[in-house]
Amino acid sequence: MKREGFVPWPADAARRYVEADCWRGRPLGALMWDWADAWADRTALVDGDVRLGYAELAASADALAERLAGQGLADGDTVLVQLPNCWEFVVVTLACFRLGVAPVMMLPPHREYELASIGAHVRAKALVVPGTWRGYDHQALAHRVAERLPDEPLVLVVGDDVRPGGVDVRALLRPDGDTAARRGRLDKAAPDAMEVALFLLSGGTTGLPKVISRTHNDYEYNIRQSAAACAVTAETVYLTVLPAGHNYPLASPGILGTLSAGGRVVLLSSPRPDAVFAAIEREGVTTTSAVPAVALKWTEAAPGCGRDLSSLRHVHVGGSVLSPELAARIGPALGCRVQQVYGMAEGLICYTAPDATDEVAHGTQGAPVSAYDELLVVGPDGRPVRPGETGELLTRGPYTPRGYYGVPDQNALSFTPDGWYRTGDLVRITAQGHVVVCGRVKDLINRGGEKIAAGEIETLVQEMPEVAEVAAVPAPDPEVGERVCLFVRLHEGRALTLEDVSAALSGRGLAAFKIPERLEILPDLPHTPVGKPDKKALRGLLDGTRVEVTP
Ligand code: AMP
Ligand code: DBH
Repeated sequence: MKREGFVPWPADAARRYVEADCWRGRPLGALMWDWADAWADRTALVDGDVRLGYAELAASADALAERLAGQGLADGDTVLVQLPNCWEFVVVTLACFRLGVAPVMMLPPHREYELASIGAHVRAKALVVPGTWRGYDHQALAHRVAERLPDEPLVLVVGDDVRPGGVDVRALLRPDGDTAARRGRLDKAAPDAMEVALFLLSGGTTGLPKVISRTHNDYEYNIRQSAAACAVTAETVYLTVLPAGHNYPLASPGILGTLSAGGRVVLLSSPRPDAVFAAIEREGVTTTSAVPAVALKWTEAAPGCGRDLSSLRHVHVGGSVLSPELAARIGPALGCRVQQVYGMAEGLICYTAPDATDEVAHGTQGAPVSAYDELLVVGPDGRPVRPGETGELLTRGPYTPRGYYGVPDQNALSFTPDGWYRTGDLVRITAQGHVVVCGRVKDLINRGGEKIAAGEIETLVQEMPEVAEVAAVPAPDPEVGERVCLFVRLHEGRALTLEDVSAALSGRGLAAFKIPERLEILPDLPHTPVGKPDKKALRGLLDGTRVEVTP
């Protein structure tokens, strides 16, 4: 294995997955050319006025790959990719696959805090950023972060105004020269499919976001099974509105699932209803994916929107809890079927079938995509519960890695000695084998599908001089599901406002979506018998089930 922090599957499991034809031993960059050979002139990507055919996409990715190699990037290296939903995101990702350089899928709202700490953890050799995005200067951010990182990473910029010291990605990806010869050279140097293809981020539960390594083999299987479960074909026109670096729009089945079937991917950087409905009408979109908060906005805005949405067949909804009531309203409002998705960057993905009954599509989160997915529901004692009862879901399988990247101590908590991933989700499994998510035991806040580790926020807030003790808990919210609420006990004679907290965390370079949106000062926090803040009691204060805290 090329990367030290990567936790491979045990040899016997790996053998089983190869024998079962889950792992086919072909790197994702080679698949890109399979797609290009099969669908050369068909449109692969649409981004505003830019339309890229399959052959052009592959040739561009190869051109970029070879020129990145010329800049010193090589098989086994890692780069941070922070791009909005744009066609260049796909070219950069495929170029990385081609070389064996693993992109870490950062999100556009990430700032110094996330980029610097994750960049250091993975020893990033380059940062790929937009020039400016939504009025923010990412190029300057990347240079600031690069200076703090040990390996003097390159700053690669997708934009019109690349400043000295940065590398112009658009210039590097021009598909000029001898495409066939270049393809041959890159084929010869192709990475091993057992190696890491990309890194995804997880909200995790403690400290910094966890970095999840996904191999070529396992991610290809993830894509193949997801595309099959959602009946993706060459006629699929998939609209990407969630941030493309998330596992969900990237590969569940999303962008890569659509490309693997010869369909067309339409990229849009905002889930705003007017922009989405216009794109559906213009491109004849058949499929898109949303988190419940976004699906709610679409459902409310669709009637009378004045757009022709009749091409739409399926909307995938997942990432956080979807109520059966909302699930039942989405289809009629948008004129399509709902497919629920319960997935995780750590692996396991479940879908309701495209033609599921309303009962299943509205009331469950679907079934796993692989016959080799293992699901175990356990009680607080760690023992399996009886069939149909609720407990924590543990999972193992051919696309669920056996550990996070480079954090053995965390892995001892998040994985059992037998390699089961503890999802932290409370589920029950119906007699038909559908998963129903009932809650969670992990300590995070799910804000419209973006996971925020309570511990990450608490660590930073605890460093403020006013703060004696802090707990971050989810405050229920009708719009985004949950928002970050801080409970704080102050040092004697000190005062603190939400604005103070916000300024301090922004000053540390924390992504804006993680900044607390509510602050409750208490004379003392309730505690559990072992002396930790009692979050159950604190949540009770917020949802009204308990009104008083006795310290
Ligand atoms: P992550 O580990 O950051 O990729 O986030 C995955 C987590 O998102 C899951 O473990 C669940 O907690 C949550 N999640 C994803 N899909 C759903 C869903 N359909 N319903 C409820 N929670 C979900
Ligand atoms: O929330 C998620 O992380 C998620 C949701 C749906 C996911 O990773 C996925 C599908 O693959």
